[in-house]
Amino acid sequence: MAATNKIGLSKSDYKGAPTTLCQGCGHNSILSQIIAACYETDMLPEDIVKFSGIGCSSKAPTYMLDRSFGFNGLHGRMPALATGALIGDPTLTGLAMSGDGDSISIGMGQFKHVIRRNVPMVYIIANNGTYGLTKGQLSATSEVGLTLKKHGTNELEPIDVCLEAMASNATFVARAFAGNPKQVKTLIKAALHHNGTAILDIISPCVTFNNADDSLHSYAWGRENKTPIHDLSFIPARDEIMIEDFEEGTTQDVIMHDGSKVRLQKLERDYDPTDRIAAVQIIEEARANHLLLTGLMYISPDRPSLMDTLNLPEKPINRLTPDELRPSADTLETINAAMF
Ligand SMILES: Cc1ncc(C[n+]2csc(CCOP(=O)(O)OP(=O)(O)O)c2C)c(N)n1
Ligand code: SF4
Repeated sequence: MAATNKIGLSKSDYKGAPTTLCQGCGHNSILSQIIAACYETDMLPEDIVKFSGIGCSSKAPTYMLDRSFGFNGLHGRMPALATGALIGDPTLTGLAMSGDGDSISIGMGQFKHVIRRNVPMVYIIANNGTYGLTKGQLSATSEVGLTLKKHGTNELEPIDVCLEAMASNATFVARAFAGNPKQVKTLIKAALHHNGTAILDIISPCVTFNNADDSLHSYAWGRENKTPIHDLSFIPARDEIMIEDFEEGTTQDVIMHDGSKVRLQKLERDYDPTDRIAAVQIIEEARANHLLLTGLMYISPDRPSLMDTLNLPEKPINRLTPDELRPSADTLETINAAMF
């Protein structure tokens, strides 16, 4: 019999249609880790809603979580769609996967505003520095000097996903490399439990159009240069008692909204991800020196999310009946009277 998680589901209950992405595409590894993270944290698939835009990365909803609803927005417009859907039913967990083209090129405005609003959702940018789906053009995250066969050489400065997220006042900013599945999975678990927009910039090589060894989005470069800033583990609130403590003095716990913990075991550098200035500094340092620093760059677990500030009714709006939605004659009169 297949193994099951605490809610009695097997891993296959979290899968989607077989992938049609190229063999070896980084997006496939991210998908496997999303499936594993949802399975291991006992999420009910029906409680998750999937979002994406347009691109190879944005095909993700098809290849995972068959039992969850999913939406593909217009290219770059996924955040607005997600904001509306989650306001309609805030009991759902939003899980978005997009690309650097979808979010950082055409969708930059939407990317920044969803962060500013702190819409509670996991927002993965599968960052390959190219437009894979349309056959290998340069994107807004391509590095200066990158030469792609079909497009030529990039002369423009790239946009840094994490820096843009910080500038928009993000409450959760992390970077990972698709070739490091354990770290990707742990960050996704933590992001699923964050009450706000959790930005995960995951370097995800496009093996077909941007995988030359010297490309800053290739497997070779990622393997060679990835530098974790800490070792991460995620402890769901109910599991705490079962987890053994790390050696004292070498760890920092960040308590999430629901009581879960992200435990950070310090490596060489002493880094506090709740320090905003330190986060901007470390991301800028990585950008300037072409370092692939990975880990949880910044977290602010207590800032209210959009849903905390909207004064929404207890019953999700999408389940209100016409009678519940229609204001009474008295209420309408009071509203009208207040306007004149
Ligand atoms: C309005 C609009 N402009 C352009 C396109 C063409 N288009 C489709 S996907 C894409 C880029 C996707 O790149 P990215 O988000 O990085 O995803 P990847 O395929 O690399 O995973 C573009 C330009 C489109 N579908 N709609
Ligand atoms: S073209 Fe690139 S991004 Fe698209 S599926 Fe193939 S490897 Fe992945």
